[in-house]
Amino acid sequence: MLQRFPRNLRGRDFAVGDIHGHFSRVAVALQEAAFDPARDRLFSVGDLIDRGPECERVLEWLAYPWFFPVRGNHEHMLLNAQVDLHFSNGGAWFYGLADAARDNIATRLARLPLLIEVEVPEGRIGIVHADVPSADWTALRIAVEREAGGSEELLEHCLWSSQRIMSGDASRVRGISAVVVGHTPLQRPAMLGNVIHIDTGGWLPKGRGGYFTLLDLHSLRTIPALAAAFHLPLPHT
Ligand SMILES: [Mn+2]
Repeated sequence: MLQRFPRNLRGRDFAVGDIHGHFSRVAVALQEAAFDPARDRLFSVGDLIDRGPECERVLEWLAYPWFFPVRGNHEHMLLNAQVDLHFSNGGAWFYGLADAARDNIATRLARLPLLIEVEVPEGRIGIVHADVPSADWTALRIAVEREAGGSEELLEHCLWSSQRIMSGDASRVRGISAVVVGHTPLQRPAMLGNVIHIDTGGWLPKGRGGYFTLLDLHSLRTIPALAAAFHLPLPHT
């Protein structure tokens, strides 16, 4: 349920927002960042599948040794057999596949952690799909580990909540340098407290203004760049 990564001493670390079956577009964004698969790592906030045209490529991407996603609410609907909900949220492609193909995908998705922690030069960055349900990352990690995934309420918040961004909650999450989330599409990336929202709707239909943002986890700079780069708030603020 928690996957930890040591520092990448050879290259860069990026995070990307919800992909939703648009792996080709992510590949273009990586090219523009001169991503080096031999040295760099790409973390993802999950929601790899549904809505887009390339959902079946999820297995190809999960086999890349440099690609590390957490579980999103879309992977969760699939794994939890929430068939009606999943079907009406872009999951129809999955139920048209042969049994063996469905089994392969479910088996692989079941291995995705709920939380990722990455060591970076400035500290440690947490990754979760939608939101952090507590003011303390350590408390979340302990709850998730103790309850083998946490309570339904906890999962629901981690995977579905837009509470923090919708209410403009800029309080800091203790016990972690920064937290990266997706799930709620924004016109540009935003940082509230030490929580960075990076889903800029790269998966949206063309003409809707979406694009993929890559967040460099070492510098907190984004590609494409923002007018003002993100800085971590001081620990006591
Ligand atoms: Mn989502």
